[in-house]
Amino acid sequence: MAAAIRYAMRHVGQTATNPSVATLIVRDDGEGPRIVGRGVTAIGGRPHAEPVALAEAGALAEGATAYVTLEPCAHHGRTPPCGEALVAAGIARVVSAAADPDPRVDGKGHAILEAAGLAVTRRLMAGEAAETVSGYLNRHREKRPEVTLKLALSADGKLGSKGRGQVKITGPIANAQTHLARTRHDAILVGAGTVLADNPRLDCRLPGLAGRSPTRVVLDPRLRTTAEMAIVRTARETPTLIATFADADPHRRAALAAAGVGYVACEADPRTGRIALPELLEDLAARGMSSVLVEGGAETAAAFLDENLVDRLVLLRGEADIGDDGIASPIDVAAARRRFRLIREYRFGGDHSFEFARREA
Ligand code: AOF
Ligand code: ZN
Repeated sequence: MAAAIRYAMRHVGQTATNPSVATLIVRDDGEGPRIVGRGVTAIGGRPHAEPVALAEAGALAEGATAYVTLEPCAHHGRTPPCGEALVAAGIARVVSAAADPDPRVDGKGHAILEAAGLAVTRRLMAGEAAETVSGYLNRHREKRPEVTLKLALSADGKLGSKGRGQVKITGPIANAQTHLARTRHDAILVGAGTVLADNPRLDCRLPGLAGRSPTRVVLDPRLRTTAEMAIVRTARETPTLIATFADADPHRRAALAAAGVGYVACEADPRTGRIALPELLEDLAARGMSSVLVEGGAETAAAFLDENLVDRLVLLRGEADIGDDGIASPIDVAAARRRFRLIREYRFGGDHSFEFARREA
């Protein structure tokens, strides 16, 4: 199962509304177990993992054990249910990790297997498997995507400088990590201030990962994004959504729409007058998004932290100071250690990466 979970990691964030699931078909003909078929949910979400693994195993599936990182599906989509495919192939035993909360499955996959006389073992390494489907589970259970906040901090805890425009905070390896992190999410979200100040592309430009960029979402209450911005000019290649109020300037909205930009109608938070983030996240979940990477700036990051909407926090800390004209970060490593649970820590040259998860209530 550990091998299957590592395999499932490969397509996390790349399977549209589907979770990235892996299946390994294992048999033991007396010389120890060997893997005779493997499958991971395809990029885009179909085919599912099981038919791919069964096709590779062929006749060797007869009497074998299937390790699946998520309960096999039970519904007729474009293909027959994976539960039925496992039965038809003569699989003897199915070991699953995470349960599938999709109401079309939710126990029915296991039931198909048991009704056909297969041995079923549930929840093997379920916690580890949940890491690969955490966004998907979050979307089904909380009706909102999992939110990861990523911030690059200088050694003195600044996010950038007020006068000097964009400043380099971390080196090339940490920057490549950011691009890789983007491919693992369904959406990248930034505030309009970041778009106006830096005119970023917010796509994934690592070799081999072109065309795997998530949807870009801009929080833009006053609709300041213009048709000249890079994210608008590339909106036909990489989907772009502007989140703004329903009464935003209709001419500007039409200009952006003509460039291929989508629009999310937002409500105002009655307390602050800002875009109401929980409702925005619900809207993104309804569009099938399971994971959102929030990439700043300071005000956007603070809003997500203040509303306790951050599930995961990634702090990349460089080795140089920015100094007095720096923009203070709403959270530093010490504060993050108190509020979140540190799950991973890396060093890239002089840079540090800290990954935190929400503390369980
Ligand atoms: C599996 N194996 O590899 C995956 C599963 O829209 P569809 O027909 O592709 O179905 C989507 C649902 O399939 C999704 O919500 C989840 O329940 C399941 N995903 N199931 O047996 C897989 N990716
Ligand atoms: Zn399936």
